[in-house]
Formats: sequence, C-alpha cells, structure tokens
Amino acid sequence: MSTSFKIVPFSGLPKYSQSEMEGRSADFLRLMEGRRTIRDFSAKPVSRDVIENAVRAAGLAPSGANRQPWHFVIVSNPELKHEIRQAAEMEEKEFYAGKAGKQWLKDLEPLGTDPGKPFLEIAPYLIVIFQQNFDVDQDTGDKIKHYYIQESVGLACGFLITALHNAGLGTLTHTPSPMGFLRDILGRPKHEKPVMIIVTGHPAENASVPAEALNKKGLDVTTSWFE
Ligand code: IYR
Repeated sequence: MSTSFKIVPFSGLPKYSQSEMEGRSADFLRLMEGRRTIRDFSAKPVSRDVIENAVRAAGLAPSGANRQPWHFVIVSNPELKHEIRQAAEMEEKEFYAGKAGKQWLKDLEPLGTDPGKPFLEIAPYLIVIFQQNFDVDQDTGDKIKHYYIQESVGLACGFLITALHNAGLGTLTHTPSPMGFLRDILGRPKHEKPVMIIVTGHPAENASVPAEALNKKGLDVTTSWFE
C-alpha cells in the first residue's frame, strides 16, 4: 500500500523497571487524588508561561485523524471577563429559577452552586474551549472534515485540567447553560461551538469544597475484569 505519509521510527518510551513503573503510577494517582473542583479563586496572578504550557499539553491529546478539532480562547482581560460573567449570570439565573428542572436542581444541592459566578472575574484566567465542527482551508476556502469531535475535545480538556493541576493550579469546569454567548463575545466563527470554560488560578485562602467530592466510586463499581 502506498502512502503519502512520511513514516518515522518511534523513538520509544522510557524503559522503567517494574518497581519504577509501580512507583510512578502510585505517585500519579496520589497527584490526581489531590484534584478538586475549586469555586473560590484568589486574584493572585499566574505566569502566562504556565498557562501556555498547559494549553500546549492539551493540544497533544489524541484526536480523530489528528484533526485537532479544538480552539482555546484564553481570557485574562478584565473587561472581557466582566462581560462573560454578566452574560453567564444572566443565563444561570434562569437555569436556577427553574429551567433546569426540579431533579437537576436537587442533584446540584450538595455542590452549593447558585447563579452568582464571581470567579469568572476573580480568577486570573478563563480558558474557553471550542469544538470545531469542521475547519476551513485558509487558501481554498474548502471545508476540512473533523472526526470524533466530542471525544477529541473531551480528551483535550482532560489533558488541560491535569496539566493545570500538575502545575499547582486550581480549576473549575464551568458550563453556563446555554453558552452560545461565548461565541459572540469572543468573536469565534459559526462552525465552532463552545464546550466549556476552564476557570483557573490559585484557590482563595478560605476556599472550601464539598466533602461529597471525596466520594469517588471504587474499582469494584467502576471496573469489570476478565483475567
Ligand atoms: N451550569 C450551572 C449548573 C451546574 C451543572 C452541573 I451538571 C454541575 O456539575 C455544576 C453546575 C453552574 O455552573 O452553576
């Protein structure tokens, strides 16, 4: 079979001993056990390099046909953050006033969330992730097809949260509902759809988290093994 791709040898993964591997997997598990969704942020500045590296790491996620169907809008501009907060709170007021439905609102009670979203202005960075339903060739204007868009973007968001957490930053996955306003405020094209805002920064000194957040399902529930 002929291919137009240039194939290069895989440079390989580091070779760890069994015990190094077990140690590294346990260390990583411990790191991830410390991740919490933070809702109270400090205004303490964060280095742009840290954000840039985290977004680069997110862009290394696997994607359908390597199309990388994502766009990250990184907002630290105070006026824009204010505008996003105003628009998000307007949507959230309706959501919490009943649009969400009784069951959903009941399920959210343990989180203690409400329509107020001050973190959208306080946190130093908002990273708004857009999924690109297709791309447009800059030269020809032709449509470029994208594949497994939601899966790919979900993976990139996971990488992003992990990278930010690894750097010692708090994150909040915020999904104002609906969130079409983000496309308008941030001037993104029609073929892009906002997926979520990852709010990031240092947690506030008095930040608290619901104890329930520690209740993670065990492997007995989340896994089945055939050995
Ligand atoms: N978008 C709302 C509601 C919300 C929904 C879910 I599902 C959450 O896990 C948390 C919040 C808000 O951000 O308040």
